[in-house]
Amino acid sequence: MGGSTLASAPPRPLLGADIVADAFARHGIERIHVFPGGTIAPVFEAALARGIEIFTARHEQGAGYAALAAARLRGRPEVAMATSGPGVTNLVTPVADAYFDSTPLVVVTGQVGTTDMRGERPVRQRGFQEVDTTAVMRPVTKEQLCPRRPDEVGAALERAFHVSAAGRPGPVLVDLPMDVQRGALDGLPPSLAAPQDAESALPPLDGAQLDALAERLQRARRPVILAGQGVLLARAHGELRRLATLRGIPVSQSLLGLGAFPTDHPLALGYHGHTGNQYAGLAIQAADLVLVLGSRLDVRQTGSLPERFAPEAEIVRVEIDPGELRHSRVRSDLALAGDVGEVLRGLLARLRGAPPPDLGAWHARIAGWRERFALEWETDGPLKPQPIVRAANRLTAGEEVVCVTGVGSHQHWVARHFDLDFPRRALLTSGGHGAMGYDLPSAVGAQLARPAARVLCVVGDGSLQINLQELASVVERELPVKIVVLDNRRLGIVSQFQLQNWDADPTCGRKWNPDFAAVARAYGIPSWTVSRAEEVEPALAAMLAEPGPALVHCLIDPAEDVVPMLLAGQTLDRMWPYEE
Ligand SMILES: Cc1ncc(C[n+]2csc(CCOP(=O)(O)OP(=O)(O)O)c2C)c(N)n1
Ligand SMILES: [Mg+2]
Repeated sequence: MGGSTLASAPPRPLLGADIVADAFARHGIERIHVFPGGTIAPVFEAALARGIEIFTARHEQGAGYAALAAARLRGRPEVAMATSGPGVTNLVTPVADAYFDSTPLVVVTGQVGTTDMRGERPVRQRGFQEVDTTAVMRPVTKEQLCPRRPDEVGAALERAFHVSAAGRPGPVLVDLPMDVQRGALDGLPPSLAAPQDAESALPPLDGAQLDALAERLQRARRPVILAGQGVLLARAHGELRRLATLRGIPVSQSLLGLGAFPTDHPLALGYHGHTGNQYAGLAIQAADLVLVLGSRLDVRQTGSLPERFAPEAEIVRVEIDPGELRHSRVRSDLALAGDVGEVLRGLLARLRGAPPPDLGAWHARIAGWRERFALEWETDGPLKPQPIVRAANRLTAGEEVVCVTGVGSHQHWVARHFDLDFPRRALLTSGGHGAMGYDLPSAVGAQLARPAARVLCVVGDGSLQINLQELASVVERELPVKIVVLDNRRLGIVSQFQLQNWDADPTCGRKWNPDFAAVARAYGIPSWTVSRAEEVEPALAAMLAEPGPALVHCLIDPAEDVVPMLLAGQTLDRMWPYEE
């Protein structure tokens, strides 16, 4: 009897939540990254019914960072979801990270029912756990959508997926009132048409500009390519490698661009700027042509004196975001608005058959700087962080690696000492927003997205504690994330800044920390503690040999600073503590 009743039961009407889940499926979303709550629950139900997996973090930041790590690795939008009110406010930080670092993300939040929304009324709240989500998210998302009827949901989702990936990628918000999720479409068509986004329609590349660029490259005797994350977003690392190696052009990279060019290549200058390499800075300041590919040239890259950046060079910009060109801090002599990959392909075609000029003298000068300003650290005394990063690098050589960091000195030790080569060895780090706590949840998202990759989370004691709760996600999902804690009992890079300016580091120096190895054990994660140089490699090797997650707690020298460093008022060729 039951069977026949079921067979004759009228089909459940299509609800707003079904339209959301259908959009996920249509856009190839295999997994959504969430922290739950009542006002977003209807979508979970609909997603599960369509075979979409749900990753449930332990904090909205955990969900947001996991989604953005997956999006950065896969180069397409992923989904992060949270409930209304506190869920939304907790999610703001990773959304801001995605906005500033150009990560495509569709952010879906629950909202109180439309009749409970405050709207323009002069009251603080009308519903429970109500916050004006579109207003909160406005400065950190490309667009904010709030469909008011179930039949508007389809178009909102289509637009969100389109806009988040178009042009310069970034997050788009879709705020879903409860009644919109639960309401039936009542036979109305789900209106999927998404209006085109103006930003995605870049003007076609200007052939004359490409000719001019080819001609300048042909003329240059001291060229440097400055590769930003735009190269990675455009997946143009292949074209960059061809251009640099065909023409013998040295390549410096921004922090977020690291890996666009293999950092151990003889033409690689590592990275430039605030905590970059002195020899990269010397090359940029002496160059006669600086070709900037997909990078906004912010203060961390140029220092506080943008008018003295690359003073001898013609500066050529290739940039997909016209706003960055219009409001650049740095002059440019030629600016191409467009996709880095397209520009490089056009340029390579124009250079075909043009014999590269002899850059021998330029290479020799750079080799001299490279030798004189090689990165150094003391080999005796307390344990130093640099050899730990180098050992991790050595022990993972040849593997497919995603290296994730927090924010602080350790982030810069990784950027300087860990070899990157996208996509086989990728770096995930928080650039523009510079958000501590990016580390562990991004490692979780990276491992979920790339189950076969070696995911290495190199993290400071301060950063790790911001989202430490995600250790539970690591264990629950049996993710083989390997965690290296560089514990200096110090909020290192800010302490260094305080000591340099005020001779004291209140709030940042001499921190009490838990025994991180014991914390790991409490989660059932194997762990080791090291405090001497000779213990490092065996502990890292044991960690890497673990089939599941593992952690090495490194008690490093609290006095170790980030050296050299580009301080306010300095130019890239004279980073502290440069001596003539
Ligand atoms: C969420 C957040 N709060 C505050 C800061 C300011 N800040 C930048 S680095 C840093 C210290 C980081 O400490 P740790 O993770 O131990 O790294 P270390 O510099 O010691 O290697 C602080 C407080 C930040 N970047 N992000
Ligand atoms: Mg620290």
